[in-house]
Amino acid sequence: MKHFISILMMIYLVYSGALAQENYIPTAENLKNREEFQDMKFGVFIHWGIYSMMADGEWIMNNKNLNYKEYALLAQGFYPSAFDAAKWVSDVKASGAKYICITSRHHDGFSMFGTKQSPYNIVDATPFKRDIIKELAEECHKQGIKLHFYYSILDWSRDDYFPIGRSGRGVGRINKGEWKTYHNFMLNQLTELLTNYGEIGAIWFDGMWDQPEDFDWKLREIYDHIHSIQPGCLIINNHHLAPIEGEDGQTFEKDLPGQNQSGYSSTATVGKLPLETCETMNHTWGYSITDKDYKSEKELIHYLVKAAGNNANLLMNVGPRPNGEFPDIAIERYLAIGRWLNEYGESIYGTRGGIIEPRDWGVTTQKGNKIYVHILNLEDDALYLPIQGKMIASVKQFIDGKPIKFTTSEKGILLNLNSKPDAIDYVLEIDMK
Ligand code: H79
Repeated sequence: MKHFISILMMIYLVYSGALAQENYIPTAENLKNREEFQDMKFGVFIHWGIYSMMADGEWIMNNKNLNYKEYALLAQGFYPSAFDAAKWVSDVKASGAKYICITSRHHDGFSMFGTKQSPYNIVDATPFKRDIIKELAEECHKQGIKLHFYYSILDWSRDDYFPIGRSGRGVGRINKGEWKTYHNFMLNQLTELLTNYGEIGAIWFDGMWDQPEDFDWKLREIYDHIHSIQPGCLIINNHHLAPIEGEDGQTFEKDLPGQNQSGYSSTATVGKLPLETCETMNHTWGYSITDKDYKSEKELIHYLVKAAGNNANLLMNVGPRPNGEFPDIAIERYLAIGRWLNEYGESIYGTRGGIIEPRDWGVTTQKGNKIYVHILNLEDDALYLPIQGKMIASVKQFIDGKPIKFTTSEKGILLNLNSKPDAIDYVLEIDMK
């Protein structure tokens, strides 16, 4: 009998262990952070590394098949003399963004923070010797901006990144069967990132598409490790898939949730976690000396508004120059978004996607009993909305409170706008009863 009970106990333990492995239960703090993350609506993505010196994007090592040992020598010339964390953070604040996500280590494998796990980092391998992540973290905490860390799960510089993935095949790595050391290296770096820089809003993984779908990254171990250090830290993984157990948010690369214009999001089913969409201002993430094709102020504001209407945040990228400055055009664009948010922020921050699904003419956002109608493209002076008239207390122009006349029909209301809207975003506020 005793024997039987201990077998039952064993079965129970194995089973409950398996369950614990499957069901991630976020802490109350984590759930609160998810809400706050959604309220922020707008963040700045920063792609910066030793690749910035070659001024041709962050994939140059792969694209030009640069030998990994030769590439590493670049670090000896990295001296971003104009780097000023306070200036970065104040520019970010002026843009209206509430958080920064910065590349702590991109696919090239170079750590932009002072790590003890490898000498291949900004403190030990460059004449600059400064931990820019530390300086940035201190400024973010001082100026009230949340900090997220981009972290590449693939590595073009380590031999123990094994098996060799789909990218970085021509850089000369030896790729030996030592996944465990690479896995431990990542865990130890994540410990550093989560203990040396104060509260971290999110770890943002990238690069999982490098291995076949059935490859075991031991993600859950990585995720549990992060949550054991900072349970409130959100885990977001740009794997272009539906959310995986243990994650706290879902990001879409160069697409609004549910769209697949970039070609990366075909497998990215929209899940129930907080949503984010990341996009470039020009065409490249890391600094490019030739790519000056920046999206206009209007396009950027439209993208932000559409993200909000799709219940998602926008993470808008900048690739700082090798000297550490944001390109002038990027600053101009951020300031333009900031000016717009100064006036219209109430219809964006703290909202969720509105009750009316995104349409060709625009989107809706919602907060409490208010619906904000964002008219972005309308070739008409009237707009029909499928909201029952009897639920509506008033409709007015957001900017000056001027009432908007409407007629009600059985299923909705017809707004009389008087003239065709021509603002970048013509915002109406509907107060519900
Ligand atoms: O950090 C930025 C990019 O460097 C990174 N994500 C953003 C945020 C990124 N890297 N690659 N991609 C985005 C696109 C992925 C392209 C792929 Fe492929 C197509 C991966 C698999 C198929 C290229 C072609 C690499 C392997 C085959």
